[in-house]
Amino acid sequence: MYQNYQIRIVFLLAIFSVLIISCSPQQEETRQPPNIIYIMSDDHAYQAISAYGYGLNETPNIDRLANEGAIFTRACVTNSICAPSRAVMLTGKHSFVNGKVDNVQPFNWDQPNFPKLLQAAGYQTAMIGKIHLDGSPQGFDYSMVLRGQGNYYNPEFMVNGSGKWERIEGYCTDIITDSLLNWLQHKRDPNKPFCALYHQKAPHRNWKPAQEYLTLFDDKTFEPPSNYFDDYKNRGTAAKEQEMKVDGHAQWGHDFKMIVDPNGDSTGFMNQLKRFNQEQLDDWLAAYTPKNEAMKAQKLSEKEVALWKFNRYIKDYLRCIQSVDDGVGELLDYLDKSGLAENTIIVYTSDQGFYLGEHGWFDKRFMYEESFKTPLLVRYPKEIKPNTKIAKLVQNLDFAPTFLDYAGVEIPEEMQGESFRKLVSGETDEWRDAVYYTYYEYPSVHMVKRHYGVATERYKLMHFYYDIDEWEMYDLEKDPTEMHNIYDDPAYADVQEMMHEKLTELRKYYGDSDEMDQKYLKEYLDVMEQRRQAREARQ
Ligand code: SGN
Ligand code: CA
Repeated sequence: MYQNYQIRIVFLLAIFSVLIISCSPQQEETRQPPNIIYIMSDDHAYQAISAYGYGLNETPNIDRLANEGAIFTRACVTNSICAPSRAVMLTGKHSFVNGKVDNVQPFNWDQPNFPKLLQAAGYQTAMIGKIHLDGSPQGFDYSMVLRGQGNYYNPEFMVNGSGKWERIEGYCTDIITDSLLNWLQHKRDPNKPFCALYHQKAPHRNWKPAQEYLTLFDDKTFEPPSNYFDDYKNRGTAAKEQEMKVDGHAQWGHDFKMIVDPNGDSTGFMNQLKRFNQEQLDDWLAAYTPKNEAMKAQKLSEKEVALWKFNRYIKDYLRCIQSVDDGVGELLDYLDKSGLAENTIIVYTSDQGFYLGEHGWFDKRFMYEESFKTPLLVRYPKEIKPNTKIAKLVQNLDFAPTFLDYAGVEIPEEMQGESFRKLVSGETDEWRDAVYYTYYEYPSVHMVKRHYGVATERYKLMHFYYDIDEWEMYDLEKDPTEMHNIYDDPAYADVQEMMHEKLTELRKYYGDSDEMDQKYLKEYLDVMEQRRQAREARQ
């Protein structure tokens, strides 16, 4: 009897201690899956984040992510254009596998994507801001998305696929931030882990700054990059034949905000100002009219005009980023105050890089470094040491597997990216040595020719096809601004062979081929032809 009693006490004590251990705060923490906030801005060049060290602007809040976490110096995309990049991020599959190869083809939402998988694992998911994928979004408990490209001022949003577009008064970047904070504070279930996609429209063309930043940088003159006056010698046809020159293709009204251009012609920009309310319009005109009139009064030389255009472009672009950085600051403050910071992974990235005057350009699309690379900063205090720097070739293909890995969710076989969780925590430095790239949207706006290629840490090999058949190769160590095509240079014969082998290997590994290129080319040309016929029928 007595012995029985003793056994019972020991047994109860054991149960009790198991309960205590499993409920201790530390255990609670480790069992709780991390929250994820995935910040993406549209067309945000890494050159315009001060943590990258280009000295153009100050982004103290985005920089906090680098100081308190990791900065990736050679993160890159698989296809440097908006909707395809978003499709790659969601699905973890290359464009030619997920089917969204350009901004034109439809996106198939029925395939697995990381928000759907997180949702199935008990996460609450939200998508707020620019999505730029047609069809009804799948995988989100809450969505509030911009209409197409969206407007900077008083934009329209659709909530939870309601079918109704609702205009919200205010500045787009601020509205998206407020909506995210509102969802975090009031709309989500606090008992569940969450994953929020916080996707800004800014700083997408045509770079309309917020009222408070309309005169920021007015007293400053920016020097353009060393190759702003690029003559495109020593390279192939593609670089010459693009249509994305700041001084050449950007427009007086749409891009440089002139209502009447220096030749006295009306630009149509006034139509864009019709969206503004009176107060916004007054602020806008008060800021731009004197600057525009001063420029016209100066009678500048051709070269001076090119430099003026660069300055107008870069200032408006950076002004838009200031609001993005403010939003990140508000978010970080909220996470600190609410105690969420410790168990929340924050990723800051863009859908690709952007030219800030390099080669004379704006826009993206090319596999040349400035648009091939994309900013990437990640903070997760539990696993990532402050001031971590990663130079490995991480791609946007890797986001989906990485998020699933952090959440403890199995990564589907069909996803082609790799989780960079162990790389960024310092647990391993083993990583791929080459990445594969494709670009399809041609002929189209900006006229960047179809191409695909392979990049290693030092070299890059590209093939431009369809209406040309040209190869380009660059030695990034000797020629970081990619001004000298070394394809067929006998001094690089071995490198060329090695790069061709890598390209063949990667095309096979990911499932790409000439036949695939031709299939997507045909589909694109068919859509273009249908659109042409529709236009003709309307006339
Ligand atoms: C718009 C822009 C282009 C830009 C494409 C694609 N023109 O057409 O400059 O390249 O979008 O951008 S504008 O009229 O909006 O200024 S993407 O981000 O959607 O890929
Ligand atoms: Ca974009």
